[in-house]
Formats: sequence, structure tokens, C-alpha cells
Amino acid sequence: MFDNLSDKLQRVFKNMRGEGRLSAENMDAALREVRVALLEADVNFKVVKQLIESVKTRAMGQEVLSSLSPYQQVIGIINEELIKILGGHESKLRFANDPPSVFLIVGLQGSGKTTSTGKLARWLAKNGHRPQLVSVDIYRPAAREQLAIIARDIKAPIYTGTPEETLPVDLARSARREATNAGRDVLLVDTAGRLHIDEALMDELQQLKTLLNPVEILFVADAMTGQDAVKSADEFHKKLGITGVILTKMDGDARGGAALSIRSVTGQPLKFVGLGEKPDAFEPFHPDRAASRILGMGDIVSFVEKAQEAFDGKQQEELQRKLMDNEFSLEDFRDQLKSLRKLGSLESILKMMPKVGMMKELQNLQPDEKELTRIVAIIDSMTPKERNNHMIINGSRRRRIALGSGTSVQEVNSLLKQYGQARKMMKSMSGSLGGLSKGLGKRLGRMGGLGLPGF
Ligand SMILES: Nc1nc2c(ncn2[C@@H]2O[C@H](COP(=O)(O)OP(=O)(O)O)[C@@H](O)[C@H]2O)c(=O)[nH]1
Ligand SMILES: [Mg+2]
Repeated sequence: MFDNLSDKLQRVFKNMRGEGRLSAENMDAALREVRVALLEADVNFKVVKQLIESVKTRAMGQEVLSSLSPYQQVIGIINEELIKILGGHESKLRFANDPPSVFLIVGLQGSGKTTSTGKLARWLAKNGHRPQLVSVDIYRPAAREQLAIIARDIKAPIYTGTPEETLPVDLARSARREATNAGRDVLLVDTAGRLHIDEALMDELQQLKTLLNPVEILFVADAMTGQDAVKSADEFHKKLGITGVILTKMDGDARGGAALSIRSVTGQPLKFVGLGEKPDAFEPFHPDRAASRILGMGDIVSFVEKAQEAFDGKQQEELQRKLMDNEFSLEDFRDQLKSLRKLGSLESILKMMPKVGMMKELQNLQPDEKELTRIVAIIDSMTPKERNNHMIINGSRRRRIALGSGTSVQEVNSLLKQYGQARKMMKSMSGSLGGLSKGLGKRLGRMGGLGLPGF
């Protein structure tokens, strides 16, 4: 998410830092580059103009130019302005007083409606709700089957209809009845899409809206289509009235322009982003975290939340304690690496870490999947005593371990070195890779929140 834009902006800031004193001239030049970077990322030109103007007005103030750390302040201002155009704060879903709350999922064909309906159902269930699904896409038989398969996969109930129910409103009406009877609190309605906005589609959606009185009409847009996504969101909003946007395919090489423009152009918030095809590749959208990510400050809070899902609470506490007491053993290291795999590929994890500063240290620690298997094999070949006290692993033990795990002494050495680094780093982060406590997430969040390491 936002990788290209983030890389470009960091280059601008790096140059800015090289300038020594910050003057009106070099700030002007830097902001010009920021402007180009945003435009190249396909951000709506009006949004760019507005952002640059606010930054300029604020940054040109006496205060910044005479301050001791002007770069930090300028980036701070850009950060705040980015957060503003991204919507300020997280925009939560609304729920009806009288359940089931109906969410209408709308958008063009192929934008990711059906996939996102499943993801949202999974997310809702994980957050204490009882969602019910229905697809009213009567045009392609496979469309309803697609949602049925997803529903089975995520274990959410789906209303599949009777042969007599041939109209979207009929299906929707019965689905709502079923949801009410089963005590479900949210009904997610996956609708049909078209390649382009047309009258027939809008009429159909309008009918569903009138019948169901949805609390949320979520427009699903494909981030890869850039400003086209923004344009169609705007059209849907003018015709139907949307309440929020789900931006999909943010894992692809989308340049970020849609995410940065949609709020300002439509006035409606970005509520969720899709980050892959799998049901769990889905997150609520947080403007502050996204801004941090864009400015290369990482998204440590999302990382910690993800990690919290993968590690259970007890395991975390125990780990925290071990880190504090300097008891983090090779065995724990192995278990951590195994748990980390549950979080997704190491690359995707590292992407969430702040690039400035921490990244360099982490790069040495970035084993590929094969290396992970090798590390686990090496640790498995150690005696429990060795695993609990790496200090006793001398030359002859290293040779034995290498032989036992089918590796070389160099590989054993390099693992021990990595372990040493991990231990040191975890201790200094008081456990971000492992301990992962909420408090820590906040602390690091604040750290990213502008005490930029390296600036
Ligand atoms: N990489 C990626 N693919 C996605 C994402 N969301 C949906 N897709 C894919 O986009 C294609 C169209 O999705 P679908 O839900 O059928 O779109 P619909 O026509 O709007 O219902 C499918 O191949 C999905 O797997 C996402 O966030 N990331
Ligand atoms: Mg569909």
C-alpha cells in the first residue's frame, strides 16, 4: 500500500535534509517535488493543490523557518494535512437501532463486491456481530454461487433463495426475514454490477434502497483504476447516496491516488481497504496510519494488531516477561518465527515496519521461507540445554548441530548471530516482534508520530 509514493516522498525529504538550513526557496522546491510525487501517484489535482497550499501556508510561517528542526516540522505539517484529506479519523460502520442493520454493497463489475462482502462478514463476526449474507446478483448464475462458496469458507449463513424468487427485491426481502428470525444483527447484500453505470442498474439499486432502508451503502472500488474509481464513486454517490467506500486491490501496484482523493471528491469516507484475495486481507482504514505509511513511518500499529490476532494473550504475556528477564531462548525464537509465518509472508510484515531506521536492522533478519525451515531444523538439532542457554554452544557443539540438521557450521553461526540481534532488538523495542503489547504499539505509534528516527 502506497509504496511508490512513499519511496518518492522519502527521497524528497532526504534531499531536503541535505540542504542544511531550510529557506523559503528550498522549501518551495521541496514542495514542488512533493506535488509532482502526488500527481504521479494519480492523486486528484484539486486535492494536490489544496494540500500543497495548506502546507505552504503553514510551513512558511516564521515559526518553522526559525525552528531548530524545520524538517521534522514540515513533515509534521504534511502528515497532519494528509490525515485531514484522508478523512481525519477512522470512520466506523453505522448500525441500525432496530436489527438487522442492512448494508448494501454496490459498485461496478469486477471491483471486488462479492469478495469484500465475504471479507466484511468475516470481519464483523470477529468483532462480535452475527452477519447474514445474501447475493441479489441474478444476472450471472455463478455470481450467487461465488458468494455461497465464500460463505461456506468463512462459516457465515447465507440466504440462497427459492426458484420462484427471481427478482433482487424478492431475494432481499426473504433474506431480511431470515436474518430477523435467526437473530442476525447485520444483513450484507451483495448486488450486481455493470461495466458502466447505467439507468437499469441504478433503478435496481434504488428499489433495494427503498425496500431495505440500509444504514450503510458501501461503494466498492478497485484502487488499480485510480481516478476512474473516484469518478464512479462520485457518480454513485450523486445518484444513490453512498455512506462509505471500500477500496480493493490496495495490495497491487495501485499508486494510491484513489485512496487519497476519494474522501475529498465525494465527501464520503474510506471505511475499509482490501489487501488481497483471501478473506482476511481486509482492514478498517485509519487515516493516521495511512499517512504514516505514506511518509515512510511504517504502520506499526496495524502490525501489532495483526500480530495480536496471531499470538494468544497468554503466550504474549509470557514472552513479555521473558524479554524483560532476558530469558528469551532459542526455543522461543523458533516458536516466534513459526508464529510469524501465521502473519503472512515476512515481506508483508516488514512492509508494515517503519522504513526509516528500523528497516536497516531488520533486513539482516529477513529470512526467506526456505531459510526459516533451515533455522527451525538447526534449533531442533540442539539439546534443550543449548536452546535455553546459547552461551554454551561452543565450536564442537556447533559442528554437531550442523551435522544433525544437515547444515553447515557457517549456517549455525549465522543463526546464532541473528538470534542475538533479534534478542537485542526485541529487548530494545520491549518486544515488538514478540511481546506485542498494546501499550507498546501506542508507544511506537507515537514514536512514528514524528520523532522520526533519522531526522
Ligand atoms: N489482489 C486483490 N484481488 C482482489 C481484491 N478484492 C477482490 N479481488 C479480486 O478481484 C476479482 C473480482 O472480485 P469480485 O468480488 O468477484 O468482484 P465483483 O464483480 O465486484 O463481485 C476477483 O478475482 C477477486 O479475487 C483485493 O483486495 N486484492
Ligand atoms: Mg460479484
